[in-house]
Formats: sequence, structure tokens, C-alpha cells
Amino acid sequence: MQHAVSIIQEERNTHDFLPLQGTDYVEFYVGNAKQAAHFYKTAFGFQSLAYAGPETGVKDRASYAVRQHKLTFVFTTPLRAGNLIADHVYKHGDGVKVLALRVDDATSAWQETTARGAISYMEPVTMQDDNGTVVVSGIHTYGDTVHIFVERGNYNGVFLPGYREWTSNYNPSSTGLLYVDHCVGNVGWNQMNKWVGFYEQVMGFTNILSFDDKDISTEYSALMSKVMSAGSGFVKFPINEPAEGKKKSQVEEYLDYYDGEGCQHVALATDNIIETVTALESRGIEFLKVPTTYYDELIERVGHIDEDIAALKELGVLVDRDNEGYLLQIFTKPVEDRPTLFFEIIQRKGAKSFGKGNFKALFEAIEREQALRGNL
Ligand code: TYF
Ligand code: FE
Repeated sequence: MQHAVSIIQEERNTHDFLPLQGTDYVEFYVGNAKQAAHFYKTAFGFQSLAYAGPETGVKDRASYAVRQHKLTFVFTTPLRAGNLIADHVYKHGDGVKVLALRVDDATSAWQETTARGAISYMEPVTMQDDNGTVVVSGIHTYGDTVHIFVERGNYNGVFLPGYREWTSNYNPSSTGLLYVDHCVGNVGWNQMNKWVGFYEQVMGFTNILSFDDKDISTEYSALMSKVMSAGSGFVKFPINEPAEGKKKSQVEEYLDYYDGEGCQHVALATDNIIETVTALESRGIEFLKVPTTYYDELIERVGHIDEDIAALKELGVLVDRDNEGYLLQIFTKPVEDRPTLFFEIIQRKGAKSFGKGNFKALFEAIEREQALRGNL
């Protein structure tokens, strides 16, 4: 009997109450969705996928979904002032509203998380069309950002019920972006541990890595960061908070311009970073640059790598190693006029870490941009 009880206890402790298959889509609220979708097609190599708007019976907004491999981005804009989307854009500028997560059971996901204290954004809704059924539900996370749980069952429409297929005769080629590796949240002063607790208790995530202000304070600005991971390992959310430095933290600059907490960067995976970054740069994407001296000590720091160092140096790709392998990464400048959201391009070759060895060079590059904006 004693034995049976402990087995049940064990099951309870190890049971994943929120199994996540990965990121389903990322939805951005923007000032002009038609132009944003065009930009992401042109510059990042997405393809047209689906559209919802007045023509499909949605009166208050227009949404364009684009896809590249397993990556789906949705751009939504309000059609009139005075709705929640318009208020979001007015306050935050263009930014990430929804980090949608693929689940087997969106009803259970909503029940399990709200029972643990999540604030509901959307009760489970069953959406249906000729292609089948999708169940969605949602909860709030940091700032005005939300998680939507998407249960697709055997739905075989292009995106979601309510959307119609969007075909276009403008189809720029892919840049080799594959899927979302991680999405980082910037939260307020001393709020990191609250959100770490949220991902632990409400979503069943674990804290797999932590960086304190000593790890990542440069001469000027500082931040602290903890990486939260779902049990499956397919969803990772690092959480940053500003720390006191000599001058304004990059996280504080974000909070000022986004007017609150929100998604700081989305890391997109590639399996050939040299080809991907070469393509992105040729299409006008701007990347942060580190001094070329970074490459003088690179081999000493990371040992042998498969890539040509000269090619990495030319593009400004950063490299870091952990005990499982190495990773290559590079960061865009903010992709809107406010110094808020940016993208990371990442190629993992065994490493599961986040590039701690690059923090100093990277943050100094960010600070040079902050200084140009007069925000340091
Ligand atoms: O996601 C990460 O942790 C890395 C490092 O402002 C990082 O990409 C952390 C904070 C930041 C930029 C990059
Ligand atoms: Fe990152």
C-alpha cells in the first residue's frame, strides 16, 4: 500500500499537465498588416498563407498569415480606432501579441493553467469549417502578451477556420528560416522571479539556465535573465529584467518605448546561418555588428568549428560553445522605429545554451545603438 501511494505521488510529480508540441504561430499587432506581411515576405522570405478580414466576415481587423517551413507569423491590424487591437498598437507600436502553442487538448490546457492561477484570455472555443475543427483557448502572460493554445486535431485547412487561403503572384524565395527556437520576454524591475514562478507553477516549465547581473553587466547597462523550458524542450521562454548599471539598461529602454512588458526577441532557427544571413542582408535586414577583434580570439575560445571564420567575420555571426556542442547566432537591429522587438538568427550544432560567451560583445553592440538613439 505504502508502495502504491508513492508510485501515485511519483506520477503526479512527473506528470506533464501541459504537454506542448511547439510554437504554433506568433501573431503581431501592427499599424499596417498589409505592408508588414509584404516586408516579412520580401526581407525574411515568408510565403503568403491565409487572410481574414472584412471580405471573410471579420469586421474590426485584417490579418495576414505567412509561412516559412514550420514558422507561421500572423500580422493583424485594427480597421478602426477604439478596439483592443488599436489600443495595443497605439500604446506599444508594432509588437508581439500572441505566442501560440500547439497542444493535443486546448480545453485541458486552459483548465490546468487557469486552475493554477493563470488569468483567462479566451475560454476554449471550437472553430469549424469544411476542413475540420480547431479548438483554441488562451491565457495572459507578461504585459499585454498572451498564450493561445491551439488544438488542431486533424484539421487540414491552410491555417485556421475563419481564414481563407491567400495566394499571391509575389513569392520571394525562402531565406532558410525553419522554426522558433525561443521567445524572450522583457519584464519590469524585480519582476523576473514572479514570471519564472508563473512559468513554473502555471505552465509546468523548469528553469534551465540563469544569468545574473555579474554574468551580463557591461561597463554600462545590465540585466538578469532566466531561461524557462517546457518539459518537452520544444518551447523555451527566457525572461529578462533590468538591473542597475552605470547607465540605462537595454531592458529599461525597451520597457520605456514599448510602454510596458513584452516580447523582446524571437529567435529563428536555420541549418545554414551563413546562407540565411547572407540572404537576409541582401534583402535589407540590418544586423548588430561586433568589432572584428572578436574573431581574433574566437578559435582560442570555442575550438574547432566547421564554418569558415572569414565568412562568419564578414557577416558578424557570433559563436559560443557549451559542453554539448556549439551554436552560431546573430541579432538584427530592432525591426520597427521604436527600439523594441528584434530577431535572433540561430544555428545549433549540439549546444542547448544561449550564447553566454557572446553576452559582453553583444551587449556592447546594443549599447552603441542605444547611445546613437540618445538613450544611454
Ligand atoms: O535569448 C538569449 O538569452 C540570448 C541572449 O537582450 C540575449 O539570445 C539575452 C538578452 C538580450 C539579448 C540576447
Ligand atoms: Fe536569444
